[in-house]
This record gives sequence, structure tokens and C-alpha cells, in this order.
Amino acid sequence: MRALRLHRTLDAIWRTEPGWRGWLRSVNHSDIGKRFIIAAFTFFAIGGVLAMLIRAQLATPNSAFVGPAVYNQIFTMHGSIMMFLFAIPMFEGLAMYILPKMLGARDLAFPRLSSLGWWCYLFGGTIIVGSMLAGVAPDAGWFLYPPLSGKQWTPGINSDVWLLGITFVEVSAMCAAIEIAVSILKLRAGDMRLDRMPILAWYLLATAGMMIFGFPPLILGSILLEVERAFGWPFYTAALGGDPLLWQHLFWLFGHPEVYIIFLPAAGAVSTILPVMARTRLLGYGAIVAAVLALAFLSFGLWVHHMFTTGIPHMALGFFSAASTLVAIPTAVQIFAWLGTLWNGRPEMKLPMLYLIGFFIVFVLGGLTGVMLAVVPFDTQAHDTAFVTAHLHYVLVGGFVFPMLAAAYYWLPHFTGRGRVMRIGEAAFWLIFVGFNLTFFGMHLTGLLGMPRRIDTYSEEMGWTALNLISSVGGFVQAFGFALFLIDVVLKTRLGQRVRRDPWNADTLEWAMPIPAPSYNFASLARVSSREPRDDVPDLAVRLARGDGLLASAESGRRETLAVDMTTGTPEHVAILPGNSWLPIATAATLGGFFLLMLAGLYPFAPLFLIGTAWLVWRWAWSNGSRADIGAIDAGDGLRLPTSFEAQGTTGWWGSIFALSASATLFASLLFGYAFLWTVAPNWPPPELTQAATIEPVLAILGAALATLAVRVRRATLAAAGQGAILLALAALIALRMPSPSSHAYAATSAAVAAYGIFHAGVAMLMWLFIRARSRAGFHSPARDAEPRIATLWSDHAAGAGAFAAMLLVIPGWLA
Ligand SMILES: [Cu+2]
Repeated sequence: MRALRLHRTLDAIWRTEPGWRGWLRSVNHSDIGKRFIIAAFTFFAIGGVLAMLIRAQLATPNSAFVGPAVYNQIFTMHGSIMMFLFAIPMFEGLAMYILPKMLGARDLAFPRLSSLGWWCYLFGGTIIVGSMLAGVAPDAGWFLYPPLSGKQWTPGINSDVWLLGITFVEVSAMCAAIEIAVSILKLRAGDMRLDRMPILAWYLLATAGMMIFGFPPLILGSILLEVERAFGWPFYTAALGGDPLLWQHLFWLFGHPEVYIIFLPAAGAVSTILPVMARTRLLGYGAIVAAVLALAFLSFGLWVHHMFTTGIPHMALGFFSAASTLVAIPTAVQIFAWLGTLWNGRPEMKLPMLYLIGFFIVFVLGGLTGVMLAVVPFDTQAHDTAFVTAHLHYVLVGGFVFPMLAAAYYWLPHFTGRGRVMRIGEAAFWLIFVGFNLTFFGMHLTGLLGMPRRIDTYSEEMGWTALNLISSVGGFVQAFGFALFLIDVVLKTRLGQRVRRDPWNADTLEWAMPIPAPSYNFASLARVSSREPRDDVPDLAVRLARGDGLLASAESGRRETLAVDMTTGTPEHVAILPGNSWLPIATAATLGGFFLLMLAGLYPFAPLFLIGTAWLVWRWAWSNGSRADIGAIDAGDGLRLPTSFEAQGTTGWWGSIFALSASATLFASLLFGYAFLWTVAPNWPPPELTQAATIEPVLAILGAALATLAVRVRRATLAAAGQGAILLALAALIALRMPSPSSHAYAATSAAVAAYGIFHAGVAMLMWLFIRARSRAGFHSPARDAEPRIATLWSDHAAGAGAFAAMLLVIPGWLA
């Protein structure tokens, strides 16, 4: 009886309201995760249709199926959709859905942020795909190299669609990355030490960390290219002191880690599913964690292997070639750990296992051609040929699609509570596996025979006809396989038999709940004493449902979950999570309005939407918090814990640390660009453009000092004034002292550095005004001081960056 009452009250607190209103307002991680997965699969299908068009075009020589202009849009969109609208969102969806359940929590750390990310993804993806219908889709290749993507060679809005649309979707990726990292570090079952975390959590933590440091270079590069296209600031124009290679560096600084951002979550699924299929435990947990962290770190030092043929120094060639072969080591550690796990266990050929075997074969082949391409002389020959296309598909389809299909079959019962219908999944596997190899194995050979990537047709004499036809036939076989997979999933969802709680006999916490999952996941939260909580306590699910665990009371009416110490997992405080809200969709809509107006070239009006966004963010922040001290509350099991309103080291604090790390990475990428152009561009900076002003930098430094000191004595108004001084000083430097940013890349880069400082000073200023208003409204007390402490982080960063930017703008002038 008590269990049923607990279920009813918890569901009333956590559930999504029925109807479209609830659909728009929901912030629940299960809802948002499922939406991400469904949308990502839809985009995958669209990208797949584009792939079919490519194969139809290349099936025969001298084909006129589509013209070259349309063909350019097709292959560009195929790559962009698969990378940005399928792979990353698919992993985000899986992580959002499964992660809190695996960690024994009730939701993610920032439910409204997940919802914002979802709407940004949906709106951005729709803009990008919609551009195809309008015939103005991006057409400069998925990596959009200037000068081809610049104004001169792409005068239409095609490149703008990519730059603005992808950046909009990237907002969602950054939200997800911060969300995932903080959730793993803070919201876990009681006593879940770091080394007791399910292995997938380690993979996702590494992935989220890589996104936080890997995406900012791309976001920066895209902003700079869009500004160059829109306002003529010549960052990438060689004639005006820029360099198109700067784009390649920024793009691949993101693009190489991106491959691992896609691979690691999939490998995490392999490490989770394989031991269950083999009825044993994962071999070498510690070695795998070390390998994953090493891979995440190494992957940032390899980006130049995409640029071996751009004429970089010999020394760099040697270094990046060696570094590229080095990644084979941590990858091999994982492969051997998986093989050892299979060896130890008694593998059963269930459906997910079949897809895992497909993964092994395809991915290892892709890895081997990767080692070949890491060798510079070979790469010089194979660069930009179909060989590279074959390699990257073996890596990405092998390393992501096959594991994700295994994951789909593994976790599908969790989503639906139903089992399988017929053996359609096996048939789908064979079609996909055979079709894939038919398509891409021959492409290695076509590439070695000299067929370049991205050409729209070829003549009979080249000798590529038979291989291309085989590839095309294989492509269509694969498409049938994916269609069958889709049919299978729909059938299972509709007709499958109801299954018991844990169909695979797995030992992680997501199976310790009824399926499909209740809105609140667990009626009470577990404390764990090992990595296999369900082996330790066989009836754990029943006990949690009965309310024997932590936070079994729902009397407060708030959404509560446990926050723990990051390393030891000791219960630390009770995180209070926000409920359903209009704010995420409204914020995404105003951001979408900004991007659409930029796309339409209505630049003067676009900032209005940013003001709207700022107002909504203000209201959003205002809706959190408490006006009274609550004190410690009874968390069960004899624990009395404070709420997150009165705790230190909250999710908000850690979220800010990660957001600022991402922002600092963006700034560092900009400084890298500055240093890069200084090094490679001739006559940089031109002495006549430099500026030796002293008043403004002094003002900026005084402002920074005022802001930094004022926050130490909690004087919000003075801190805001200090930030205002920085903002004014930087604006004056750019507007009054420096030449027009469109005159030279030096002026443009300096203006971008100043813009970074201005933006952060502006944000910090608003934060202090917010803090002042909140203090007066009674949201702060000696116990409830999380907000001013978070604002201090942002303020200090803005002060440092602002003073630095002001100095950077005048030092070349002082030296001249
Ligand atoms: Cu790479």
C-alpha cells in the first residue's frame, strides 16, 4: 500500500502533463532522450536517402541523373546530416535517456537545459534540411573549406545555412555535454565511487569532456567565417592578411576529436552489452578507463593528419604521423579487453551480439586503413580519393552505427517494456552487413585506382565502372536492411510480448526499475557497495520500489534526487530539480529567430532576438532558488542532508565551471588564430594599422581590478560598474582607435578578441545586476549564497579576459 501511495505522489510530481501542452513543456530526461533518438533516426533516414542518390549517380559512367550543382548539395548534406544531425544527437539521446537510470538518479542535472538543447536541435536541423527543399543547401563539402565556401565562390546563402544552422545545433551539443558531465560527476546513487560507476559512464564522461573542449574551435571558426561572409571581415582571405588554412586548423581541431566523440559512446555501449551477452563481467575495467581517457587526450593532438598535403613543415608531419599511429594503442587495449571478456564468458548469439560481431569486423578494418593513412607518403597518394571515403565509413559505420544497432536491440525492451516479435532483426543484420561491405570494400580499390572523392561523374576509360556498380548495388542492399530494422522496431513496439523487468539478466541499475520506466525512475534511491549492485542485492528493484532506499518521501512536492561527492559518492546534498516549463522552447524560439534573421541578411534586426533571449534567460534564472532557509532534510537511512539551495559545490557551480572552460577554449582558439596569422601571413600586423593607445587599456585594467575586488566584499553594484568600464574601454578601442575590421585580417582578429571581452563583460554586468535584484528579493542568505559565488566565477573570468583583450589590442602598437 505504501509503495502504491509513494508511486502516486511521485508520479504527480514528475510526470509530463497530457496533450500537446505537456509535450511542449516537458523537461523529463526520458521524454527528451527519446525525442533525440527518434529525431536523430529520422535525420539518419534523410541522410540515407541522400546516400542512395549519390550511389544512383555514380552507378554508371557519364551519368546525368542529377547535375553537378545538385550533386554538390547532396554529398555535402549527406556528410553534414550524418555527422551533426545523426551521430552526435543519437548519442546525446541515448545518454540522456539511460544515464540517470544507470547512475541510480531520477533525472539529469539541468532538466530545462536538456529541453532547450532538444528544441535548438530540432529548429536548427529543420533549417538545415529545409534548405534542401528550397534548393539552397550547403554545397561546399561537409567541412566547408574556404575559399570555396566564401562569398566569392558561394555567393548564395548555401554556406550561411551550414554556418548558422550547425552553430545553432552546436548550442544543443554544448548543453548536452555540460549536462552529461555534471550529471555523471554529481548525481549518482549513494556511495557510488568513481570506480564503481558503470563503464558507460566513464565513456560518456570522456566524451562530454571532449565536446566541451572540441566544439568551441568549430563554433569559433564558423562564427568567423559567417562574419567574413556577412560583413567582410577577412579572416580567411589571403589578399587581406588572412589565411584559408586557418579554417582547416580550427575545423580539424574539432573534426578529429569529433571522430572519437562519435566512437567513444558507441564503444561504451559495446563494453556494457558485451559482458551481458557473454554472461560474465567486463575484463580490465581499470585498463579500459585508462585507455578511454588516453584516447580522449590523444585525439586533440592529431588534427593535422587531415592536412598532410597542405604543405606543412616536415617536423610537424613526423610528429602528427607518429601521434596518429599512437592512437592504435588505447584502441587495441579496448579490443583485447573485449576479446578477453568473450574468452572468459559463455557468449550467447542473441541479437545484440550479432551486431557486436559486425562491429568488430568492420571497425577493425577501418582502424587498419587508418594506420595506413597515418603514414604520410601513403596519405599523399590516397588523399581525397575514394580510399578515404571507404576508410571513414568503415570507422564511423563500424564504430558507431553497428554498436548503436546493438544498443537499440539491447535497450529497446527498456523503452517499450516489450520483447521481440519475429527474427526480422537477424535478416536486417545480414542485409546491412553484406550491403555495407559490398558498398565500401570495393571503394578502397576504386580509390587506389585514382578515383577522387566528391566527383559527380567519370568516364568509361577510367576503369572504375564495375567497382562503382557493385558499390551502388551494395548501397541499396544496405538501405533495405535499415528499412527492415525500422519495421522491426515498429513491430516490437506495437506487437511485442510484455517482458519481465530484466530480460538480459544484466547487473546495472537501469534494470532495477519497472519497464517502461516510471517518470521518476526510482521510488527511492539506491546505495551501492560494488560495481554490480544487482548481484549484491538480488531483490534491489523490489526494495527500491517499496521505498527502502534514500529520498523515499515525496511530501515536499519538489523534484528531488541525490547529489554525491564526486570521487567517493558519499551522499552530500539533495538536488532540487526544476519542473516542466515553457522557458526552454521560448528561449530556443528566440534564438531560432536570431539565426533566421541572420540567414535572411536582416542584420540590424537580429540583435532584437538576442535581447529577447537575454530576457528569457533572466526569467529562467529567476525561477530557481528559495526565499527561505530550509535546513537539513531527512533523506532516509539516518541521513540528514541540506538541499542544493544551501549547499556548496552544487551542479550549478560545476555547470558554470564547464561552461567557462568551453568559453575559455573558444578564446584560446581565437588567440591561436591570432598567433597563426601572425606567424604565417606576410607583413602581419601591418605597422600602420597598429595602435598605441594608453587610456583605454588603463581603463580596462582599472575596471577589471574594481570588479575583482568588489565581488570579494560582495558589492554587486560596484562589480557591475567595473565590468561596465571594461566593456566601454574595449568598445572605444575598436570603434575609435582601430581601423575598420574589414580592412585587414589583423583589424578583424583584434575586433574579434575585443568582441569576446565585450560579450563576457556584458554578461558579467547583467549577472551582478541580477544578483542585486535577487538579494533584495530575499533569495540570498548566509546559507543560500550559491548564486553570488557562481557569479564570481563568471565575473573573474570576464575581468581577466577583458584586461587581456585590451592589452593585446595595444601591445603591437607599443612595440612598433
Ligand atoms: Cu582524424
